[in-house]
Amino acid sequence: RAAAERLRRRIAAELDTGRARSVGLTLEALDEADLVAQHSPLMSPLVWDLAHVGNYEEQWLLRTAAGGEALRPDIDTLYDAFENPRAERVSLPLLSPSEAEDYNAAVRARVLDSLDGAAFDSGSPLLDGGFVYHMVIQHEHQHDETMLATHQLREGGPVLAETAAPPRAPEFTGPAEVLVEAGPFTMGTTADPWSYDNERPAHTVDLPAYWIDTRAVTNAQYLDFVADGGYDDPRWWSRRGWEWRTRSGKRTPAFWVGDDGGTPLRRRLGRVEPLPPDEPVQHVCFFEADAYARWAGKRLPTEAEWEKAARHDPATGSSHRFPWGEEEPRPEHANLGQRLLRPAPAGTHPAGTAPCGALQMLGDVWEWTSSDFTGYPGFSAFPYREYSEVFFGGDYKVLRGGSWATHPTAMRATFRNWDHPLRRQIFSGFRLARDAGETAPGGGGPR
Ligand code: AVJ
Ligand code: FE
Repeated sequence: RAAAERLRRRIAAELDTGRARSVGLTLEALDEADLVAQHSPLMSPLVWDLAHVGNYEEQWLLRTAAGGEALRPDIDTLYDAFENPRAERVSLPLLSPSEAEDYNAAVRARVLDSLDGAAFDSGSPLLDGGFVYHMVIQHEHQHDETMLATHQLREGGPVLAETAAPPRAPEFTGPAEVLVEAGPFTMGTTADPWSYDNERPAHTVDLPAYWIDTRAVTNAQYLDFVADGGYDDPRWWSRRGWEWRTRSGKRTPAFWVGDDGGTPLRRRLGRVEPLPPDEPVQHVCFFEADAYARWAGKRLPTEAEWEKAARHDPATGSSHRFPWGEEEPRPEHANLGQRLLRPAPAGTHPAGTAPCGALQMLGDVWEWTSSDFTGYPGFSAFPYREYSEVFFGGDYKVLRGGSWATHPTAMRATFRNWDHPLRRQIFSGFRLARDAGETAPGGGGPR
């Protein structure tokens, strides 16, 4: 009984945190014209995301979990992501910003009322442990990260502020890579009450030994690839990557906007500023990450290699929920939760170091892996096929570890993200790996 009450209070607080974040990115940040505008064909108008999270909450928490009466069944289709491609949402008869605000508040008030009677041990897989509430909380946080990507694509001045002081960047002096010994580890999870279906079930994966980079590839390192003519040399690119490179005409990551007397510049959430050399490179697509890796004589890690490095503890043989153990993420563990509006340099979060010695596996930038998005052995869709299963076998690469924009409540070392290999508007970077058999990296990159 006391545990259920604690869970109810936590759910109410987490729902609140997510909503404050959504409102901060929409109603509090921009005027009506900016909220209803299509800032990029890749993204929804922000006002769509805003009412979509409310409609998702109505469907899952109000109608399904609480068995309450539907509030606005007439708008379900408008806010169904599968019915309406992102580029077309701007021409739908959407709720206005203030209508969306009122609608979301009405749904939320009913959900909070219904929480009082919620049971979390009734034998319903949807309700037990608070699963469906966690799903809805994480859904809103994921859309908030999507809205941050829309903010990044939007033209115009800065409207968002950092709430944490930028961490002091110590000169990175650690070893460039760490060895992960051969052997089995537990991948995925069965017990985590926050996990999505695609993270389940826990299963054993046996890997040969490999090296993984201690840190994500930095802007300075990536600049060397650019300066070395990396974008002009088809040797480094996969067939599809080279096709993308020539068709798109791109020669730098997204949002690099030229230079000022030799100093490279980037545009970040409405500010044009010098590119910080020691921050992880951001806004690269899979094809660029893969080309850089070949140039550097290495490769991207597989998803299993990424997860083993992030959570396998050779001392105990078990897999942790986070690189640092089981404790909920705090600011000193990882750069998560939109406190900074950028990735942090390597070495700024020593408390978050993984057992293998890899730094900052969570937070900063999503890390591209070489793996296609598919279900683990024994996968079963829950509670709906459209969250994960319909994407299995599509043209998607897995990204791991979350970014500065990912809320800690929606992050753990088992969390799986995916996107098309040409996407760069997400907060994506990468780190490299190589087989342990090799003595030193080959390739054309610097030694
Ligand atoms: C897991 C980030 C790929 O944004 O398409 C949001 C999350 N699913 N609403 C997405 C999601 C349904 C999803 N990603
Ligand atoms: Fe959604």
